This record gives sequence, C-alpha cells and structure tokens, in this order.
Amino acid sequence: MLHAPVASRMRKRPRPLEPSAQRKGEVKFQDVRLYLVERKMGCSRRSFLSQLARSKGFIVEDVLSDKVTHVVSEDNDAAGLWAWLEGCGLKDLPKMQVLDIGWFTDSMREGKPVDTLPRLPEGSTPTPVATVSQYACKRRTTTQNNNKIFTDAFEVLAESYEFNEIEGRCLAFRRAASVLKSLPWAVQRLEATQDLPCLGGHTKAVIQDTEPSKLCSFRRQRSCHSLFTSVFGVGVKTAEKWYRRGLRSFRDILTNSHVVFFPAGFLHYGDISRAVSEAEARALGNIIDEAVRAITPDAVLALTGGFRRGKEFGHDVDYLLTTPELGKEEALLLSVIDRLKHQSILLYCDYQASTLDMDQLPCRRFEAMDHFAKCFLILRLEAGQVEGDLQRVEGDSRSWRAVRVDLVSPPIDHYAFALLGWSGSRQFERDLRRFARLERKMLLDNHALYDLTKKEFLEAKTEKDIFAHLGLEYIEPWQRNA
Ligand code: DCT
Ligand code: MG
Repeated sequence: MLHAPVASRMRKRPRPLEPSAQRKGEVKFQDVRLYLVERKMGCSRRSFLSQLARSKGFIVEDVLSDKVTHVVSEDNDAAGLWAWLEGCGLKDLPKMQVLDIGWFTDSMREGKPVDTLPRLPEGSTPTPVATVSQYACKRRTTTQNNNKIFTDAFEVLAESYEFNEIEGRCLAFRRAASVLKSLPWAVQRLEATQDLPCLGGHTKAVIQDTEPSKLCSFRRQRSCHSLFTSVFGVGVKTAEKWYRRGLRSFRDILTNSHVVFFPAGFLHYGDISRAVSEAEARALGNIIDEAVRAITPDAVLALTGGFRRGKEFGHDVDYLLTTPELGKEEALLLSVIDRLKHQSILLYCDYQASTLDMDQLPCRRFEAMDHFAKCFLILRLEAGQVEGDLQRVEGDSRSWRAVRVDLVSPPIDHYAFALLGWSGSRQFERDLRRFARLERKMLLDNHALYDLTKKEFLEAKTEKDIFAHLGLEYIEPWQRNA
C-alpha cells in the first residue's frame, strides 16, 4: 500500500531507460501511453516492467509529459505522489489516470488495459462528501466496492479488535469500511476523505500509512480466528479460547486433549468452508421450494441474506418460510425438515423452536438471535441439480457437495421485520437500529418496530412500510451491502 516519502525527494528526475529495450513489440493500444514512476519501484524493476508492457503491445513513455495517459506507481503514498505530479508542470494532469501497480499487473495478466476505477479529480470528489450519511441505512451500497484495498485492511483490523474484545475500535473500523464501500469512486488521496463521516484518526492513519508488515500479525491471528469460526458451531468465544491456548490449525485442535468440544461442522468441514455460488443457492432454492409446495402450496418462501443482496458467493443460503395462516408456520418448517430427511439430503439439522413472546419485545441486543422457529441445516446438493458446476476443490470426484442452509419461520405478522433483518448486511442492520433509536426514538429488531414516544408497536406488511415508519427513503436489497 501507500508509504509516506518526503515529496521533495520525489522531484528527482527519472533516469531514462536503456534505449535498446524500446519499441520492440508491436503496438496494440494506440490510445494508452504508460509512464512508470521510478521512485520506490526502482530502476531495474521499472525497466523490467516497461519491457513486459511493451512485449504486450503497450506504449511506455520514458519521460513524463502531456502525452502520457496512464501514470503507474508502486508503493508511493498518494499525498506524496500527487505533490510530485503537481510539481512536474503538466498541463494535462487532470486528464491522466493515476493508478496503482495493481492496475498494471491486472492489465498485463489480461493482455489489455483493464477498466480503471473512476478517477478522483484534483481537489474535489465526484460525490459531494457532505451528502454521505454516517448511517449505512441512508447510503446505497452495491456489491461493487471501489475501495477494497482499504476496506480489506479495515476489516482485518476490526476483526482483530473484536477478537481481543476492544469493542469501540472494532466498531470504528467497521463503520469506516462501510462508508468507503458506499463511495462510487476510489479514494486516491487522503485529503479526499477529509469530510467523510466515520473516518477518524486511526482509520486515516491506516489509509495514509498501511504497511503490509503491520497487518501481518493481525492477518495471522485473523486467519486462525476465521479458520475456527468457519467451522459450523464454533463461535467467536471458542475460537478465541483455542487461539489463546496456542492452537493454530485443525490438527492442533484434533490432537489437543483439552479440547472436548467437537462441533458438528467438522463433519463436512471441507465443503461448508467453501463458498456457495449463486447457481448453487438457486438450485437449493428449487429443492426447498418443491418440498414446501408439496406440503403447503400457498406458503411464502423468500431468499434472504447475501444472495438477496446480489452477492455472487456466500457462506450459506438463507431462507424465510411462512404461511398465510397465522400459527401454521412452525408446523410447516418441521414438515419441510421431515421431507428433506426422507429425500436423504438432510446431512445435519439443528432445530430451534420458537421462543417468541411479545411481552419480551422489543429486544435491544441485535447480535442475539431472534426468537423465530428456525433450523440450521447442512444439505446434500447433487451436481446434476446445479446449472454449471459445483464449487469444489480440484481432484474432488464426488458428484455432490454439502451446503449450509438457514431456514427461518416467522409468523406472517412479523414477516416484514424478519425479511428486513435477515436480508442484512449486518452493518446495514446495525445502522438501521442505531438510526431508529437515536434519530426516531424507536426500537427496531427482527420481530417488530416499537415507538418509544407513543409507546406502541408499529405494524408493517412490507419492508417499504418499515422504511416509511422510520422516515427513510426505501433502499433496495441490492443497495444494502454496507
Ligand atoms: N442476522 C440477524 N441476526 C443475527 C445474525 C445475522 O438478523 N444474530 C442477519 C444479518 C444478515 C443475515 O442475518 C444473514 O446472515 P449471514 O448469512 O451470516 O450473512 P450474509 O449477509 O448472508 O453473508 P454470507 O453471504 O456470508 O452468508
Ligand atoms: Mg448468508
């Protein structure tokens, strides 16, 4: 990522490349003229990369002039790089693409210039930052993340703080990541983040100064943490306990005599730790739909979770299931489980009966599970049922894989709240609840919306009704990837 050199040191003139290395390849891209910044990249790497680009049909300029269309730099901090570029006396700088080495390597791999992210114009930002809300539920966030390089770093740190129970910092990095995910442009200079909400000193320091080495130990801890929690049934606490005991791998756990807890997830670990594709989710939807229709033809079955938000991959498939007739939903869920069992595709089932009690509502703890009847399943999915191929590791010759499925059964009068809650993302939900509480004096959860001023529950048949009660513009599910 980006380091902080002294801008003045960058004023050094780039050493010209060996003329003999020039113009050997045939030019394929007349409109693209690259310039590689030597600073940090070094002379020999610059020379090597220039030859590579030329062999792939790119024009590479040795000298930075107004002819250049794409400036590529490696490991330079944005602020220093821009200060240097501004000092080069270029007329056409505003038109140039100023890009990180990632764009260059992607382009070399594809053998053509890959699309660039929207460029951040000098001194201004394409979306007025003043209009970016501190609440994710007032932002529209699609699955296209223009700032992955930063949001990944923030999420590594957030998980690390969560792991170490430093809640405030964890939340701060989550919120900052969520703000950057919503931007339709890529942050290329720290100054561009100046007026954005939720970006405090710590997060800005990461943007300015993230060095791979700093993230290394966090990553190591995180990789164990998510390795353990990826086992279905292992919560954060257990993962943490194992990590603190010095356990770093599954072999460590399986051979450690102190570990008595042996969750069901190990049964199909290889399969359920692998992402589920959209095609696989669709195939499972068909299977569940068929089972549901055979029992209750007019039942309501809805896809929720990440796939409803348009994600291409997820860790599980989430469905809501209910009946138009109030009070029949729990029996339907049990019958569906039975049917899946008879079809021999039920590999694992953890059923939780409803504990819904209106007197206990509204619940103030979001991270706690809701009270609806639900089951956490592992289902067997046959390759023949999926359009395309199954997600599997190379060399796996089985004709099926195991997939995690959550089926949640709210009564129809709570359906809209359950749909909104289970559609996520988690950050979107957290901010909806925070917004409701702080801005509207209302309590929202997966079951209901309670108006603290009027001291009454507000009814809703659809998600739109809930947004309307909250006085929020409706946000489509595919815009909730906060
Ligand atoms: N949820 C909830 N209450 C919880 C946990 C989660 O209401 N205690 C909501 C938030 C997201 C949704 O349920 C689905 O959860 P996941 O499957 O964990 O998230 P996802 O967005 O579907 O992500 P993935 O694609 O990884 O499955
Ligand atoms: Mg999910």
